[in-house]
Amino acid sequence: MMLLNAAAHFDPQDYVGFTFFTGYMAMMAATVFFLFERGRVADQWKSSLLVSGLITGIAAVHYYYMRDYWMEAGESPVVLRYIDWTLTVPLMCVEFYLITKKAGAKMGLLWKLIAASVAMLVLGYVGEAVYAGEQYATQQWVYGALSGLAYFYILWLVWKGDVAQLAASAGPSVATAVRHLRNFVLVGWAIYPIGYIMGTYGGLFGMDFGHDASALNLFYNIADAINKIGFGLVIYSLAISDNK
Ligand SMILES: *C/C=C(C)/C=C/C=C(C)/C=C/C1=C(C)CCCC1(C)C
Repeated sequence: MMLLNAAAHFDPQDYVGFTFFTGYMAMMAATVFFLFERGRVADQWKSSLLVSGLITGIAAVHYYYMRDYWMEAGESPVVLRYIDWTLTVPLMCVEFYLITKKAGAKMGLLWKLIAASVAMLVLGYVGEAVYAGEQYATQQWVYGALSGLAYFYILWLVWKGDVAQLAASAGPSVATAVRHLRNFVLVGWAIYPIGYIMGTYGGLFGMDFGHDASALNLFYNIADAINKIGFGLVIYSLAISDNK
């Protein structure tokens, strides 16, 4: 497999390849934006903007390689995908911690969020990569469902648990930001399990969507752009509106 020359094989019909390519550009541009704007916001928000830039920056580098992998091999870049997520999703948890810290967020909360997100991703990886192939449909469902439990725990933490309670006492601008961020976790993050189901044998509720790599990667790519750039923009507007 010859990497680094994938753009030479860019098939105009390859709409998934198109989302890998534009995903890469969008992540790169967002990174430049967050890191430059970091210089303009009040000191208390600088680490949050740095983390936003790290999230999109780490994703940009992964998209650079995933795009090549997809175009050359025509397969899911599943290992790269999960390395990206295992770095960036815990950093999204760090964002929740940083903005609720002034209201008293403890390290324990950060570890709960990180542990749940790593569990969610490791279980998803087992279902998607270790048990690849039609003969493992059952395992794919079981590990997907277990991963879903960790996802529900994160949802509970940010909607009802510690994060929600801290946000309520953190002042109006942090409360608004947490409201937006947890909507991303509810709606934007839900796109991933849908993509996983599309890629799983048996499809969604018995409907078979072809369990192909295209649907799965299309859903993951769109979700990544919405969630990673969207999270950063929520943090950015919090920092700008609170810049006194
Ligand atoms: C930037 C990347 C993000 C925000 C990735 C989020 C990924 C998920 C919320 C994945 C969730 C999954 C399930 C809830 C069940 C099936 C397996 C996964 C890993 C796709």
